[in-house]
Amino acid sequence: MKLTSLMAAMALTATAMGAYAAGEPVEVQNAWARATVKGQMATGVFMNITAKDGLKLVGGSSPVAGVTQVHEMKMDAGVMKMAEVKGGLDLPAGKMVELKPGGYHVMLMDLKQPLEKDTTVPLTLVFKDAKGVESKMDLKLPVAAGGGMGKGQGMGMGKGAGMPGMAASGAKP
Ligand SMILES: [Cu+2]
Repeated sequence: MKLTSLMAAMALTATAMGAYAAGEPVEVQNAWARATVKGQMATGVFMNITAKDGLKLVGGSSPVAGVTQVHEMKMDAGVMKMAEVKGGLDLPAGKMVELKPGGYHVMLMDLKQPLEKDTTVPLTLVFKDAKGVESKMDLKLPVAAGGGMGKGQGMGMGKGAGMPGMAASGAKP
């Protein structure tokens, strides 16, 4: 499948750059951003994060987005909703946390341009440790289609579990 080869390419790139060498406080794997169509104002970024000593993912920034937030999706009275994770997303020491469609994700909002498949976008993640000290990590995310917008949603997600920000542009009752 397309995404797999993309991730493999990403892993190779990461290795080549030495960005996530052992000893880094945070390890990021399989990071990708979902491609957008013209006029779409928001999209999700997904990855697996493992923090060596326990951190919180409190936010981020990207030159392609006006606003970057850490989001969570959950069922609320039978409706999938998402909201900013208040106080940051817990990354327990040594435990991999999955950011995936239908769950936690980094939301790029107020997009300044469409994210085209097979390009990359820069993203800086911001972490906070137990003492409140911030650290940052720069990533280059491959952009992948990762399922259709406003229908199927792919990626093994439950039905209706799309990104509401996207559904808003073409949703039908
Ligand atoms: Cu979101």
